Amino acid sequence: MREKWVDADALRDAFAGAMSEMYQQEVPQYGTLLQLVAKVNTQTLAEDPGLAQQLAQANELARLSVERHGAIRVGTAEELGFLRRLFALMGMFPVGYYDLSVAGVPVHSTAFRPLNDSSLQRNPFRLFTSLLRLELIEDVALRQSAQTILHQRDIFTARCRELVERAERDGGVAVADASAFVEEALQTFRWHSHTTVDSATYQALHQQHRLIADVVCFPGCHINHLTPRTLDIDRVQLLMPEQGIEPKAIIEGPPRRRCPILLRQTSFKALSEAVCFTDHHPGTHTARFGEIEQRGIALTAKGRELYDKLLQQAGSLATNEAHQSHLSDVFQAFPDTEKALREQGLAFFHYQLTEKAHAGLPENRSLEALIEEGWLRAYPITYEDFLPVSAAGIFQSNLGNEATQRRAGRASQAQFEAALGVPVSDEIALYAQRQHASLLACGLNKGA
Ligand code: OOG
Ligand code: NI
Repeated sequence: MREKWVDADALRDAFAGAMSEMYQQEVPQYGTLLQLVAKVNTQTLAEDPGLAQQLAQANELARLSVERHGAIRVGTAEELGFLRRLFALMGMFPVGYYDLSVAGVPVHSTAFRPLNDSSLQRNPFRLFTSLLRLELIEDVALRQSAQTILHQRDIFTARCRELVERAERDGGVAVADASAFVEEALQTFRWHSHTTVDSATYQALHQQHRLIADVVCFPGCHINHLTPRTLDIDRVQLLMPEQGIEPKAIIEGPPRRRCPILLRQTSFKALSEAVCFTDHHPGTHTARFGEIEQRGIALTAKGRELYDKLLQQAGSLATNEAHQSHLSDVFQAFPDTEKALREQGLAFFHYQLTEKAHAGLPENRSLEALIEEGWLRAYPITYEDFLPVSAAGIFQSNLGNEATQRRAGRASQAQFEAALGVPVSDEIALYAQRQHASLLACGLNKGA
């Protein structure tokens, strides 16, 4: 009976691969960026054997070449609710709540991603998923028109719905259905050059907010970027222009550090793509872009508070060079050794016994003493989530300044969760659980 169902991790891996293939066809610059990132990663590992060894020991080297995140935007609660069911079958669950209305973007979001160590090691594919907040459209007639348009579409194929329902009933996706499942799921995220609206409706929605037009006017929810993970984002940023790709001015997130924290990101501007409206007017739509990221260690609530404080204190400067050097100065206040991060409770680690500890650990030693004396190894737990300030910076570099002028709506996690059909998990609690489980597996019961 066991082999009758496909493993959710295998399904997610296949789906992530299929999405990447499709996006390379749709946006060739994404393929160029993948090659550049792969080249820089190979070089970085060759130049830094310590990093290569650490990633290998932490079981992170294998996932690096397949690691991506993507982003999608949906228009209705029903769409979000069905996506949640679809992704659950691929081992991806909603983590975190992001309110982007504070940045003038009329959406709120979560990230669908795998939760446990082994699933993350296999393929950590995550999708940042935003729900349009139609209530933030001030013009009542336009709001109703958007609602009507959205309720007329089905972003899922009939076969996709059928396969999801069957898999839920049976308790998994059957091996025989696996490739159809991936192929049907893929259809939802494909680009459509034909809109579902006439050019006047598109213009009216676009005028409210470019993102509203992006969500409302198409028959599907096209993937709007896929992001590979680099080990040296500063180098990729410098090399992008040589490949004919113009990055945004500033790398978002924390500065370069000896112990990378959270997430650094940069992107290139959205492409202008030809579309055809229902009244046969040709036009263009600008939504899809490219992005890269460098991931570091996950922070505790205390670490995150310090990060947010320093980021706000630093503000942002006009050129990347000036910005990064100023950020580095401000972030002097953020400890930059693994030992200090652990001792001050700023970041999460995965603990493992060394060979020396085979017969057991000595008693009455602090965690740091056990590490220093070689009984225990501690690996940084990679940050798997997103940063709303960075996301806002990327949204804005794509949307132009009109985005910043909108009035912010109030965050409504409860409303989002009602649409989703389940509560989102708290990302910090998940990291804390994984750290705690690793300590328990070492025979240690420390809060750390
Ligand atoms: C999502 C933007 C968020 C990131 O990397 O922070 C994101 C969107 O543009 O829909 O992908
Ligand atoms: Ni992104």
